[in-house]
Amino acid sequence: MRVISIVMLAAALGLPIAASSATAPAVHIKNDAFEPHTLTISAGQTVTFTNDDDDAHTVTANDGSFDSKGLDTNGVWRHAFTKPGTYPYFCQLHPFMKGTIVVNGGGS
Ligand SMILES: [Cu+2]
Repeated sequence: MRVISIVMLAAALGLPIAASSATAPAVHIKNDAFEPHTLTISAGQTVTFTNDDDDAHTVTANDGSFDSKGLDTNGVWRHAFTKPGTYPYFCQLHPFMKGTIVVNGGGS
């Protein structure tokens, strides 16, 4: 609820929202799977995770470096990946659900 309120407030104030950009990286959670399974982004980008399922899910780093906590249906969670690397994650409620964010270094 709090996340949604902040987004609505930002929209009301005319602030830019990453999700409104066509190129904003996004992962959807559907049918107990992360879609796409592997998402490649550039360092500094923010990924928007959206739960399209009827079940609650989490986006939890294998190493614990990030954790969405429970996302209800239509729940949205965003995380900025600032350091290049490979970040495997899973759903704490359904440990068979796995995904990976690959963060490339920015620029040359
Ligand atoms: Cu789950």
